[in-house]
Amino acid sequence: MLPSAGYKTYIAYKQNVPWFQAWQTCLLYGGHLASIESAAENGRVEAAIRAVGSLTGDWFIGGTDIGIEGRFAWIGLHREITASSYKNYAPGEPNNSGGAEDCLSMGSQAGSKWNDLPCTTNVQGFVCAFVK
Ligand SMILES: [Ca+2]
Ligand SMILES: [Ca+2]
Repeated sequence: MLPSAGYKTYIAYKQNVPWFQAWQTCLLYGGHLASIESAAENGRVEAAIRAVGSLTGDWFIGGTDIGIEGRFAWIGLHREITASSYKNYAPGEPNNSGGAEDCLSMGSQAGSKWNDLPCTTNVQGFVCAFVK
């Protein structure tokens, strides 16, 4: 069953792992690599990160365009991020810098905004969502 509805509790894990390892780790924990579908959820993800670390680093969330360049989806929801979806990209992002950025993160110099990064970037950690 897809975690398509319900209240999401977010937990950040301070582990420097590649994006797909983060994705699978969240599955093993019974959740999904964080999807963010509203400003309220974005705020809760930010709070989860601040509980264990700092937004001055990058934290993987569950958006990717690794399948089709430029078409991001929340992998844990099997749902595309469309024109009408909630989005919180940093200015100029996602930019697919170097032609090699397919995985979304929160943090770095952009506060709680999102950026696409290489899926193997060194990160501070990642955030899982657990749907009740
Ligand atoms: Ca990309
Ligand atoms: Ca980028």
